[in-house]
Amino acid sequence: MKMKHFIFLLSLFFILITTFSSSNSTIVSHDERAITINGQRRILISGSIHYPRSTSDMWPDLINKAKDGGLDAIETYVFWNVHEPARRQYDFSGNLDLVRFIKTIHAAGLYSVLRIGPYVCAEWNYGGFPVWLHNMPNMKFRTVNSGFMNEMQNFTTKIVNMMKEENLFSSQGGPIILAQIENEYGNVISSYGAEGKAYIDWCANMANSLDIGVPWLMCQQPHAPAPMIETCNGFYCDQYKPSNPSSPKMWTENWTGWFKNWGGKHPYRTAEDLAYSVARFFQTGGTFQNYYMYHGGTNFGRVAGGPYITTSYDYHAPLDEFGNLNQPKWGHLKQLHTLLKSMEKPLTYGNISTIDLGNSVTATVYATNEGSSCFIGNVNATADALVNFKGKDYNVPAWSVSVLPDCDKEAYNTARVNTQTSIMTQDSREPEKLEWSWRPEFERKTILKGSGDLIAKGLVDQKDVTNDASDYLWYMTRVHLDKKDPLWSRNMTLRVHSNAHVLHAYVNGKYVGNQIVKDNKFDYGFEKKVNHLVHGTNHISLLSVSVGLQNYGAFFETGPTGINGPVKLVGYKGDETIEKDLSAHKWDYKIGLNGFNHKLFSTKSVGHQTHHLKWSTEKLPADRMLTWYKANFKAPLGKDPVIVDFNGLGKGEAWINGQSIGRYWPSFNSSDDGCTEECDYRGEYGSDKCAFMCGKPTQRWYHVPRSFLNETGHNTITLFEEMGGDPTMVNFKTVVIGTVCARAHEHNKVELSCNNRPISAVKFASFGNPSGHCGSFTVGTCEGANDAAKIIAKECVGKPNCSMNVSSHVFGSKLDCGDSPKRLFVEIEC
Ligand SMILES: *[C@@H]1O[C@H](CO)[C@@H](O)[C@H](O)[C@H]1NC(C)=O
Ligand SMILES: *[C@@H]1O[C@H](CO)[C@@H](O)[C@H](O)[C@H]1NC(C)=O
Ligand SMILES: *[C@@H]1O[C@H](CO)[C@@H](O)[C@H](O)[C@H]1NC(C)=O
Ligand SMILES: *[C@@H]1O[C@H](CO)[C@@H](O)[C@H](O)[C@H]1NC(C)=O
Ligand SMILES: *[C@@H]1O[C@H](CO)[C@@H](O)[C@H](O)[C@H]1NC(C)=O
Ligand SMILES: *[C@@H]1O[C@H](CO)[C@@H](O)[C@H](O)[C@H]1NC(C)=O
Ligand SMILES: *[C@@H]1O[C@H](CO)[C@@H](O)[C@H](O)[C@H]1NC(C)=O
Ligand SMILES: *[C@@H]1O[C@H](CO)[C@@H](O)[C@H](O)[C@H]1NC(C)=O
Ligand SMILES: *[C@@H]1O[C@H](CO)[C@@H](O)[C@H](O)[C@H]1NC(C)=O
Ligand SMILES: CC(=O)N[C@H]1CO[C@H](CO)[C@@H](O)[C@@H]1O
Repeated sequence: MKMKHFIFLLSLFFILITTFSSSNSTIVSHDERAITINGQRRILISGSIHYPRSTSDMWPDLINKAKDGGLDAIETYVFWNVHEPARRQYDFSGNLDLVRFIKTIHAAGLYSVLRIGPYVCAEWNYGGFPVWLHNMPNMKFRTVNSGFMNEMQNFTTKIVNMMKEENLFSSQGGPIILAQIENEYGNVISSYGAEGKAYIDWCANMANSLDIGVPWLMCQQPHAPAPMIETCNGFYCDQYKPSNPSSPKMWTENWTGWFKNWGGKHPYRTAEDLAYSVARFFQTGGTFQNYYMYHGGTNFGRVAGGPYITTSYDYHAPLDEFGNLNQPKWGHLKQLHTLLKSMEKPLTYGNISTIDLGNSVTATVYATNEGSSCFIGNVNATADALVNFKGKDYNVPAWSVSVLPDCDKEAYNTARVNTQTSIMTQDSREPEKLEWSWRPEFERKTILKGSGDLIAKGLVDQKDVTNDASDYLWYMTRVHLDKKDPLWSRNMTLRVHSNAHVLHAYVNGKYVGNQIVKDNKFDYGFEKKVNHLVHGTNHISLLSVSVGLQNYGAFFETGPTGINGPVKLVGYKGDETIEKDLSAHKWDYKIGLNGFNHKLFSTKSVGHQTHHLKWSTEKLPADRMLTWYKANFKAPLGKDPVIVDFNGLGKGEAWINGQSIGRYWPSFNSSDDGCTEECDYRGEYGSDKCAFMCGKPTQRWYHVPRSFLNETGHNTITLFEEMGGDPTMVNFKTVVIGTVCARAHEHNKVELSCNNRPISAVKFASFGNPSGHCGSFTVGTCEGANDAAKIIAKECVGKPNCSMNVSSHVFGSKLDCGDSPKRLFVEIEC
């Protein structure tokens, strides 16, 4: 070797050494058992927190609570349409500051999983795709299409480069251990034929070429092209087996609850069943799992997808919409995480053997030379089991898993919850009386007679013309009826065939009626009588309202939006009808709202007259459609989360100091049936199981993040009321823990906490065999000798939290409970 070459190689070597040693590079890889970090197999527990669904002020607290709950990693999607609202114009400010979010995760000492997508589904508007992308020529999403592939690559590359510049991949010393390209494409690939396979191969190559130094995932993608790792999504993934034998068993979406639709009920997944699904997954060889969602949060602005996803995206996740611990879910899972982590070595390196104990009960042993860990799982949904395992008896309730970290003592059972239940309530302060002013959205004469932003022959698709800049699009046309028209001798109706989520119809400035999509029927016919047509020119004005664009399904981007027609005047006489089709007429289109264009919600417009229409404080109307309202208010004191009660309002959008808190629709009640009085955690969960709040508003309360408020000065709320409602009942509240209940078996510890407020009273306490539900506990047939309520009151009242051992030693032993295990039930007031 020549000296020159040697020196060159030597210096190259030094450059490499210095680049790798200057940062704390972490090597992430995988084998058939687990993700490995610096060569060690790991048990990794991750949770989804979507950064735009909270505020940057909330992030540190959410992430710390996730860490405290036993998580190793925070997972998020990246939301293309909010980052690139117009082509090559980017927004990474405020709660879209992805780099800051990842750095906050890093600062907390957690890993992060970056699911770039950029298709994300996620009940997010249009699945995260920008609508301008759809409106590019010859565009087809998620298949072999050069326009689409260019844009997808451009955005993905941009995100990857942003992460690299900040050294955020773990190969660079950052927290990102895994990334994802595409999303659940396996569910739809067959609809795309051969091009589907070519497209997913292209995705894999493209991702791979970005050279991020950590593995890429593809979820719900059997036979994912190497080196992509395929993973499972679902309510349960214990039965899942990767099709590639060298892939570990990974679960990227464990649905902790479910989302809500307008008109839907309140979904609820029990802590017992969620813990069961997790324990089963690890019992059956899983090593990585992610909660979808760990914190669901709020769909601020117009980011909700759907159609028809609500503003709250609480998801019944372990952290509630506002960031409070959702107890007992959070605490029950925390205990499980702690145990699983303590079993990391056997779970990832041990030899696995399973023993069938009959009647759907199996034990699994993870054996290493240093020690073993075991699970006993009872998959039977109805029968509790008493089994003998390694010479000892174990009681394993139906649909539960017992965890035996040393294969001897049961340290945890998914169905035995020892964590407190917290029932959230609202502060009881007298609400502030708000002084409202109002103004109409338009002067009837102007808007309803044409004069739009564009004119076209025929009906257009809503998203094609609005680029989704607004929920609202006016369709306006004229029809001339002379005296001889045969319609005059008939009963006349206006008939509109539509895909508008909400349709409002006006004829000659007069409201004819509306139609709201119900029960997911997004393609419908509207027909209403019109008896005020005139000889000469008549004005037909239709307002189409979208409520979140579709986010899921093969070719979902092509789904029709708005009024697709035909639009007809129909005349009836006996059995005979005649129709006048207006669909091919010249139509005027007006995009969006006047008030929006004049930024009526902006703080700058407060107190100023921004338009020839004035704000008025007189004759405050109720039930007036298309009306703007505003009022000043004081921020509720303290640090507790703030909500606003929209009882009395119809439907619309709300802003606090110029920032949108999302769409509201408290007048939309869920149906009366299909709710459960109480929820049996046993048996397979589905999104309809255990629904609550039947016949009540789907969403009455809306989150107002603290960072939107001025603590000292005045604040302004602005409403755009579309359907008509009464704002006088609107009021602000804070969310606090009201009641806490706890149930604990003997030999456990009971911990009670009112967060930061003092425990004020013990409402119920019994040690023995009490029964019932939180709020209606009853004493059983046997009872400890000591007065449990008195003991707990002495220990707890006046303090924000307390803990006690549940034992006969504390609560007295004069018991006659036979063989049944003794339990303590407590209810306290905060
Ligand atoms: C590497 O890690 C050590 C200890 O964890 C820390 O003190 C040091 O600042 C890190 N260096 C870099 C470049 O991040
Ligand atoms: C994205 O496309 C623009 C041109 O529209 C180009 O300037 C830019 O370099 C591209 N970005 C990447 C990361 O490819
Ligand atoms: C569950 O247990 C019951 C009662 O022992 C039994 O009849 C049933 O077959 C079991 N089901 C399963 C799936 O094992
Ligand atoms: C695990 O299995 C291997 C191969 O069968 C065996 O050599 C080893 O002794 C086993 N280890 C334990 C702890 O059972
Ligand atoms: C119009 O409708 C009314 C009832 O709604 C009916 O009595 C009348 O006969 C109808 N007229 C024609 C011309 O069909
Ligand atoms: C919706 O539910 C609320 C509360 O239960 C009730 O007061 C209201 O009348 C219901 N509205 C409709 C339209 O049924
Ligand atoms: C809050 O209101 C006070 C009093 O009106 C004002 O001085 C202050 O600038 C406001 N703060 C913010 C963050 O807007
Ligand atoms: C319990 O309350 C004390 C103050 O009395 C506080 O210092 C501590 O952090 C609280 N513990 C928990 C777990 O909330
Ligand atoms: C609870 O039990 C543990 C261990 O059994 C013991 O160390 C602790 O002191 C007990 N605490 C109280 C308050 O009695
Ligand atoms: C494609 C799809 O539906 N993905 C979803 C998996 O389930 C949760 C349901 O809440 C979605 O948000 C995911 O994006």
